[in-house]
Amino acid sequence: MSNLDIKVPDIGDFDAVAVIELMVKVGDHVKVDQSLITVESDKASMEIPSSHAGVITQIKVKVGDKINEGSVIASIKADGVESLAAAATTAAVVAGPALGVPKPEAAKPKSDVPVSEQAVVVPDIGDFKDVSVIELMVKEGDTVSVDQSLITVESDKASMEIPSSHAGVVKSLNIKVGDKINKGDVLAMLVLANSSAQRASSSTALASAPVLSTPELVAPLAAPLSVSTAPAHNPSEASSLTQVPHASPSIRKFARELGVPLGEIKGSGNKGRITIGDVQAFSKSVMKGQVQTAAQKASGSSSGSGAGLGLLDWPKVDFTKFGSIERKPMGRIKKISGANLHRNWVMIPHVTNHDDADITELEAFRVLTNKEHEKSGVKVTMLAFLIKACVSALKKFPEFNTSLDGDELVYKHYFHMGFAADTPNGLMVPVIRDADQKGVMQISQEMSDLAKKARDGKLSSTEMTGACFTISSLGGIGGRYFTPIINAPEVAILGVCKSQMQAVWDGKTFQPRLMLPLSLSWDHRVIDGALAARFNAYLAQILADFRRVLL
Ligand code: CAO
Repeated sequence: MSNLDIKVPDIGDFDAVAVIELMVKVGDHVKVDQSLITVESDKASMEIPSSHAGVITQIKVKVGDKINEGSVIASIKADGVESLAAAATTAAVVAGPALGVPKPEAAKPKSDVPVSEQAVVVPDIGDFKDVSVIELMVKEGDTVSVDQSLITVESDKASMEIPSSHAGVVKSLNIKVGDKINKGDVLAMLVLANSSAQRASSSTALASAPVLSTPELVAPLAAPLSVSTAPAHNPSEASSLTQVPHASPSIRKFARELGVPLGEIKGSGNKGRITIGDVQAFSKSVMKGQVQTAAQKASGSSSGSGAGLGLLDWPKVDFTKFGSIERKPMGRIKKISGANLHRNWVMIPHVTNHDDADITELEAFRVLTNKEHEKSGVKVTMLAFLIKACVSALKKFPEFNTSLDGDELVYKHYFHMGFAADTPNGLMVPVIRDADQKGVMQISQEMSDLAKKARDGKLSSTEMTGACFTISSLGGIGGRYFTPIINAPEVAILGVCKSQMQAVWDGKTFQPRLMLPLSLSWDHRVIDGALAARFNAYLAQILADFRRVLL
């Protein structure tokens, strides 16, 4: 009986890999080979098993820690000497696959294959033999770039994505889900794109952009867009490309055994990972008839009243029949925000109220302020006044500063305001924190800094998270009204268009007034129409006479 340290075995040339899950606790009795923790890189996840049997006396890592070969995971009071001998061999076995992204390899083109075609083969994946293909991430006809993940494979202890060695169009996929593959097997044939875009033979795959998206990254990119301009995209494609569920290999296996579709489960673990409890809860609700899987909905096996979407397939058109075309892959931010917008638009029962605010005096005050502060370098914008006005309206109508969480409504006591910013990569929503505690000058300055950061692609995830309410202003561009999509889990969003001079009847005569069009979209599960009309009317009152903010 002795106390031993369990260390991270050889995990290949991968450094500082993150611990994402602790699978045991102090006091647990573990067997040799039982998984202790899960670690994850951007392309692979792996469970690290115990090299000894015994009782855990101390856990030396926590979720979020970065570990390397030799890092101590836990201390264990070992059962006996016999298990140590067995463990010695196990340690060598578990050390197998490198957690780093496998470096893609290209087969030498066969002489009978045209030079413009290229086979992509399974690279060296360590000791892995006969690993199962669990997911195809591309389909025939897709354009893929160098390092883009093509498939996910899985053993009982690790899963990893295999990237493409070349850029091109997938001519054929030579494998299907369920196939067992080994080093050297041909995955796909590509029709090559411009040869200069191909991977330099000496480069490694470690620097490639991650395909897995963490929820923290996804949520803030749920940028609002008007319904009429929402990008048309194939939802199944978007979800397969951007929403590969995070789950450890053993949980994937468990889900497969139960026939539970992992892609339909919302993970409650760290970074949205799917836990064993999530799989069990999902399976329970399906058994009770509370939830239907997509397959059940599609087959119309509904016994409940909720209609599955049952939509027609997305039209597949050969556009070249009608004229010359060019295909360009959608950018990463567009793909992520598109999937979020789609969910929000489908899942939230939106209603949009339109109104006008008389900003004649406010605009005159804004122009005067900017003249007086010309030398300060800060330009006060209408959007900064709108942020202050909306904070006031949120205080008066707290239902607008909530989020739905199951059967509960979460009321927030803070006032973080998101604003949509147009950037070359797509829409981003930076957040002004604690806008209730800041003046219009400070908000203007912060907005200008955040908008610049957004355009330069330098926003941190903290600068894009935690908003209570979002404003989407097209005022600098034009238009009259639009229907912004709510940025979940917020419950309302204000769309603003370009102000215009209009003839407004004052009871005696028509007066020239500067009118600002407002469009408020709100979640009808939380807010009623009368409340929304009051919110808009109050906002218009404040904008007409800003002194009301003080009341
Ligand atoms: N009516 C009339 N003019 C307006 C206006 C309004 N509602 N709002 C702004 N303007 C004017 C400004 O006064 C400014 O004019 P000057 O250059 O003569 O001073 C001009 O339009 C440009 O304003 P701006 O862009 O500098 O400042 P802003 O505060 O209006 O906007 C930001 C900042 C970051 C929101 C903006 O740059 C942006 O990205 N807008 C697009 C957001 C978007 O795409 N929303 C739609 C998302 S879909 O839901």
